[in-house]
Amino acid sequence: MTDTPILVSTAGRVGLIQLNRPAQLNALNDALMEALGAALLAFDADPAIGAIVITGSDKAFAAGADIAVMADYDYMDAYRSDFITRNWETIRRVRKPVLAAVAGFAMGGGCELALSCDIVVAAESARFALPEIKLAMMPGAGGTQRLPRAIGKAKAMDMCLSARMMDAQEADRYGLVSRVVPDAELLDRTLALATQIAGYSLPALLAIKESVNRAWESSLAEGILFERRELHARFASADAREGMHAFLEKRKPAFQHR
Ligand code: CO8
Repeated sequence: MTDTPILVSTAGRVGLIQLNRPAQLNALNDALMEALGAALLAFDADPAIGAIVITGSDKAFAAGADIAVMADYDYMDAYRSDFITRNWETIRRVRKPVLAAVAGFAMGGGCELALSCDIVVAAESARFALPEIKLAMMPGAGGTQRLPRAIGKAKAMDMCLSARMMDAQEADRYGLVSRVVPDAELLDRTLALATQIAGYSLPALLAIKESVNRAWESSLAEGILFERRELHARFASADAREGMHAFLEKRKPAFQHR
């Protein structure tokens, strides 16, 4: 048992959150989810931070919701405590880019946490599964909704109904992850990517993230309209003027994140 369910640090403009229940393979309990949510919101509000990385251990990103906690829940426990919604949805409120650096098991709620991130960098050892069916349970943090949108119905049904694990290469082929890297390079490569992203203009990053997320939740016509309005709003950005003039003047842009 560790006292600190997450470890929080910064590297330049990147906020790093490491899940820290190694003995339970980072099983997600209330203390961890509440600490994770608080850290995410704090980084989101911090003007010195431009991107956030969530990672786990070498063996597990997270092995899912904490089964030891849920095992004796009854319906009223889940309903009254607003289980899942209360503290699992905080990540959706984060406007800055969130990257997952995944090694080892990303199962159940751990897989759903990765699916909630904007970019997933997988180590070769990463294994993804929604194995709740083995417990006579079901995914409850968006897995049945985000997984088919990410990898299509055929693969999602297979994973949800059979509980099979998907390895990093297959996850890469089907769009569950963004990149696959060697295990030894996972954190460095993810931090480098996050640093690159955090160096861009923050308002542009926020607008792009919000616009891409619209693609999941609206018709094409509505999404295109939203994107067009966001594009027009870019012309109110000092950084956009700076970025385009710097290109024309063949120099590096100096973004003010405004
Ligand atoms: N919860 C609690 N403890 C866990 C969990 C978990 N999800 N996963 C692993 N642990 C613990 C084990 O009990 C074990 O503890 P101990 O050392 O005290 O015995 C320790 O972590 C190490 O685990 P293993 O010995 O099992 O390690 P292995 O390398 O042999 O296996 C696996 C690794 C394959 C990841 C295996 O641990 C496993 O299958 N874990 C469970 C995975 C799972 O079923 N996840 C889904 C959980 S349900 C969920 O996430 C969504 C819930 C939404 C429900 C909504 C309801 C309303």
